This record gives sequence, structure tokens and C-alpha cells, in this order.
Amino acid sequence: MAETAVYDRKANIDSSSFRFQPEDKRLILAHLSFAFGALLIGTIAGLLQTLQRAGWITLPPQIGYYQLLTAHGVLLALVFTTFFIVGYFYSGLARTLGGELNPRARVLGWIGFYMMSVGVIIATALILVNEATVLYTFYAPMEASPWFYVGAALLVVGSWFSAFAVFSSYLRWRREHKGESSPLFAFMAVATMILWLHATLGVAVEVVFQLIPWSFGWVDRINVSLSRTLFWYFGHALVYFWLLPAYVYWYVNIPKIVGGKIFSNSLPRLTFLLFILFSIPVGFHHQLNEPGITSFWKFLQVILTMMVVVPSLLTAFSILATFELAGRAKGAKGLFGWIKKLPWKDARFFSPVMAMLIFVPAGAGGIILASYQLNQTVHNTWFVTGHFHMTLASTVVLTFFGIAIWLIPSLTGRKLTRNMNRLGIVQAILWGVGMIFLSGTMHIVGLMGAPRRSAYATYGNHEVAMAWLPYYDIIAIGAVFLFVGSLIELYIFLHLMFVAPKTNEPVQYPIGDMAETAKEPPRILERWSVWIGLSLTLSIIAYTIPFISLFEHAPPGSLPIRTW
Ligand code: HAS
Ligand code: CU
Repeated sequence: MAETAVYDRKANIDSSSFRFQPEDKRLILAHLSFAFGALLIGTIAGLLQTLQRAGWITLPPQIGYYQLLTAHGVLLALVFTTFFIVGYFYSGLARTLGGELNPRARVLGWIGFYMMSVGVIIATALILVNEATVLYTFYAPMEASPWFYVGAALLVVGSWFSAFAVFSSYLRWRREHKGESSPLFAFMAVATMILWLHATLGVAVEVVFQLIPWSFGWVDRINVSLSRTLFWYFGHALVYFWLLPAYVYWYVNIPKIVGGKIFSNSLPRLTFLLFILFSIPVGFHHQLNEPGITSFWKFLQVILTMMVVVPSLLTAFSILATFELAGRAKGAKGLFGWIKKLPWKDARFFSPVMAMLIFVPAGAGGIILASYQLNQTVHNTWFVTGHFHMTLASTVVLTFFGIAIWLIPSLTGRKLTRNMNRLGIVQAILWGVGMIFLSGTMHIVGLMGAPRRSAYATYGNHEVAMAWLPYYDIIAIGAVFLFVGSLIELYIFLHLMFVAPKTNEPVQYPIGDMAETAKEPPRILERWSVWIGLSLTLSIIAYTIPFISLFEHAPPGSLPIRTW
């Protein structure tokens, strides 16, 4: 059957048509392909581990449950996301900063790509040969092969080069456009990378000064509390490193797709700056039940966590307003008539809207987790796993799928056909349904006390544990949906890479236009030194005394243990 293109009637050749330079295309496609490769392995591990935990299958003795869990977490949470984000950022920078990346950014971009890839290959190989079954948080005193930590260090340092590539293209633009405020996409990419650089300081110190010397045997013991605290200095901000690129898409690209305008040029910038300030000094909300940190400092970070909710609430308001204004501009009547005017049959819109809808209960779950006392009831249960499958694996990932479906054709010069668009919508529905089964049930069984990070066990047929079992079945059903969803997504990826019909016309790269009423953003929003300074200050306030006491009251430290 001859496939007709969805967008080539007029939208395809409007002001947002764009052609990438071949050098940029290669760089971006390298990142996206690596990301989708990680998706393939990570998703197989995800399916197998859920089936094993439900007692549906028994893994062969060569493959361990925790080994799969490590592969799943590392490849999806750390690798798929990072490579996708970097590729997407390069594309938007090329699109909004004069049509191409500058040569220096390309060099930095390739250095970053190779460092990260080598790091990932080393780390993955060690997980696959069962020398690094330490889960994606690699908590000490569980000790992996030292080369696993070297791989992790390469991934982190490589990503710094990616950040430098982003800064380099941005700085070139600013030099050439003195006194102007930067395009919104570029501003947001820079803000995200500043957040990333600050956050990764924590994990870099942990890996380089604690884990590597200890795992090579240069020192015997490790200060476990300190290492976890350094990890969470990074670990919470990591979740915003995943989320902010999704917000970039919602704020900058989607207005074009819904036929609306970006109604403010300042509010989205303020949102991102709030994330720079409040993402880091909040890591203790992952350690509320850990000894060694006094409750005053935990409570302070709980308050700061509630602050970091504010920019997400601002985002909810702004995105809804954008949708409503777009719908009304198309003649919608009544209180909710605008909802019907939205492009529900467009996968570029449908996937991220599914992502947004899931984020409403997901965010509420986050606020529950962050509430100091409530955390005790659900910490280390499947509630937490449910929370991050709704936030990361739904909100972020579905948004990324919504990006991939137009970004890949715009890079490969192929058409997003009607059939692929439809498949994209089917994919998002499967994902949404799968997540209700999987994450929804994880929340419920977590409230009943089912622990996270635990293989199949009936705990001697104890009645409490037996009551969890039916829920495990529902979770496994959800996992099957998600596995099929991943396979469809991989099929879409391969089709748009190699099979979809070629087109000579430039393909649309949607970038929303600013509303005429949007005012020039105040200069202060782009004085980065102010925001970086404030961010460091807040972290110093929230962390200095706890770090000192972790040093002062440190026990002799732990010898390595191998639990697998
Ligand atoms: Fe979280 C644990 C608290 C957000 C990821 N989180 C985790 C872990 C991960 C993770 C991976 O305080 C597990 C780590 C581990 O392995 O141990 N989280 C929060 C809070 C937020 C939050 C307060 N988390 C995220 C995001 C993640 C993520 C985002 C990934 C991307 N989280 C916690 C806490 C823990 C935790 C505790 C530790 C638990 C423990 O005990 O170990 C907030 O940022 C959430 C704010 C979000 C909202 C939602 C706003 C809604 C929006 C959608 C608008 C909808 C529209 C739709 C526009 C308030 C923006 C309209 C459409 C129409 C057409 C009608
Ligand atoms: Cu957190």
C-alpha cells in the first residue's frame, strides 16, 4: 500500500522546515542509536526480572535476578536517558542557534560520545559477566569490579564534554548576538547542563576518591554513609536531568504542534532557574531513614524538596494554559471545548500528553515520599519503584518517544508516514495501560509492605507475604504490555532510520513562536553567575555540617562484601 505522508500537506513546508548539516546529523544519530540499543537490552532485562519476581519463570542458574536488575537500571535509567538527552539537545541547538553546531562543539560532542560509549561498554560487559551486580545506585559496601567504577567515571566525565559542547554553541551565539536574550531552547539546554555539572560533582567525588581506590584495594575500608550521601547529592538532581529535557519539549516544541504560541518568554526560564537552585540541596529525602544524619538537616532538605515542586506546578499551569489558548484560538467554545481542538491524532502530541497525565499522580506520589513521616511507611517498598516508573519510565520516556517520532525522520530525511504516526499512538496507549497495571499496582502493594529490590520469595509462606502474590501477577501483566510497547518503539525507530520513504523536502522541526504579548525576559535571568552562585550557596548550607559530622563520627569504615 502506498503510504501517504501525514505532514507534507502544508505543515511540512512551513516556516519550521529545517535541514541538518551532515556533520550534525551524524553526531545526533550516533547518540540516538546508542540510546535505542540500550533500550533493547534494558527492556529484555526488565521483562525477565518481573516474570521471575512474580514466580512465572525460573531464571537459568547463569543469570541472577539482581544481575538483571542492575542491567535494567543502568541501561535504561542512566544510558538510554543520557544519550537521548544529549542527542536531542544538539538537535535543538543546531535548529535554534543559526542552523548548525559550531566546529568546536562538534569536536567536544564526539569526545563526549566516545568517552561515554567506552564507559558504558565496560560497565555493561562487567554486569553481563556478573562482576558488577550492585544495582544502578552501586551502594557500598557491595563491591563491583573496579573497572565498573572506571566505566561509570568515563560515562560521567564524557557527559561533561557533552555539556561543554552545549555551552560552546551557546557562547558562540551570545558573542554574535550581544545584548539579546538567547532562544528559549538554548537557554533551557544550558540550564539543564549547569544543573548536571553541579550534581555530578557528588558522584564524581564518590567514584574517584572512594569507590575506585577501595575497589582496587589501595585502601581497605570505605565510609558507607559518606558515599551514599555523595551519591544522593547527585541522585536527586539526576531525576531533573531526565525531566528537564521533557519540559523543554513541552515548553518549546509542543506549542507549534498544537498550533499555539509560547505565551511567556520569562516564566519557562524562571522555572528552569528554580530547578538549578533547588534540585541539589534535597538529596536527604532519599536518606530519611538512614542513620548518621540528624533530623534537623533532613527536615531542612524536606522543606527544600517542597520548594522544588514549585517549578513543576508552574509548568503544569503553563502547559495547560498553552493548550487552552491554542484551542480557543481555533474557535473552541465553553469551558472545556478547547480540549477537543487539540491534535489528538498526532503522535508527536499524544505521547507527551499521556506523559503529562501520568505525571499528575506520579508527582503526588513524590510529594508523599518527600513528607518526612510518611516516607517511613513506604521507604524501600515497591511504592518507590512505582513512583519512578511513573515519573521516569512514563513521563520522561513517553515524552522522549514523542520526540523520536519526528526527530529521527527530520535527521534521516524520511517521511513520518500515517501508519508510523498511528503506531506511535498505539505505542503510547499500550505504555499507558501497561503502566497502570505495573506502576499503579506497585504503589498499592508497596503500601502493603512489599519490599523493592527483592527476588521471588514467600518468606516461609507468611500470610502477609502471600497477600502480595496476586499483585505480582498484575505487575507481570503490565511488564508484558511494556515489553511489547518497547518492541513497537524499536520497530518505529528502525523504520524511521532505514525504511520510511525518503523525501527531498526539508522536514518539519517544530519550534513554537513567542506570543506577540510575551515580553522580553529580564536580563537577570541570563546572568548565569548569579544562579550558579546561589545554587552552590544553597548546597553549602544544606550539606556542610552533615558532611563534617559524617567525617567526624565515621566508624572505621566497611570492608567490601559481595552479595552475589
Ligand atoms: Fe522522585 C525516589 C520525591 C519527582 C525519580 N524518584 C525516586 C527514585 C527515582 C525518582 C528514580 O522525597 C528512586 C531512587 C532510588 O532508586 O532509590 N520525586 C519526589 C518529588 C518529586 C519527584 C517530591 N522523581 C521525580 C521525577 C523523577 C523521579 C520527575 C524522574 C524523572 N522521589 C521522591 C522521594 C524519593 C524519590 C522522596 C525517595 C523515596 C525513598 O524513600 O527512597 C517532584 O519533583 C514531583 C513534582 C511533580 C508534580 C506534578 C506536576 C504535573 C505536571 C503535569 C501537568 C499535566 C498537564 C496535562 C499539563 C507536582 C507538570 C494536561 C493535559 C490535558 C490535555 C488535559
Ligand atoms: Cu529525589
